[in-house]
Amino acid sequence: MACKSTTALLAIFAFAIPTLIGATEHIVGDDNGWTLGFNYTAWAQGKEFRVGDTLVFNYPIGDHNVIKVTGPDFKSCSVPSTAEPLTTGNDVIILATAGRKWYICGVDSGEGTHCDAGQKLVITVFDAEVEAPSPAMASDASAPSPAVMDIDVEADLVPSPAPISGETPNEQYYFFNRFLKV
Ligand SMILES: [Cu+2]
Repeated sequence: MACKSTTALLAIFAFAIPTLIGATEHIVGDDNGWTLGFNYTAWAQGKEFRVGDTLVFNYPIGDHNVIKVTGPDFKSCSVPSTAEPLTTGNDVIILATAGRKWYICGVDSGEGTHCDAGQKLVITVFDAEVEAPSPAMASDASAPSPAVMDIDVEADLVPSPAPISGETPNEQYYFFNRFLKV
């Protein structure tokens, strides 16, 4: 009985309380900053953007700006008439929602905008990161072994516990068992 309720509790414990990972600050272009002649598509590749993360656009004030646009405007490098460009030279954008985000520089060089010259960034933001249960943990929880649980939880009540299933007790389960017991 105690074993079964403990198993249920462990299952809840393992899945209901995910671990939040800290937010990341992404310096756009790294040391290059927000500038012309830099490939922001390549920069963004392989990076993971999560809700709660921040984007930081660094550039000399007046040289560039940052405008959040739609996908089509990104493609055509159109600056919407309602756009409110960020111009501080150290623009910090908090990624508040998941999805595709498009940013361009709308400064006009005389031969089109900087966006036309390639100063544009598109990213995909994912939901805030949580620590997913490890495959070992998930498989154990979906098919808990009562034998292993008995051994761990009620070791002092069972004189000679013998592994019935022959499986090695999962280390994480062992930890939780000890934790719950104390
Ligand atoms: Cu620019």
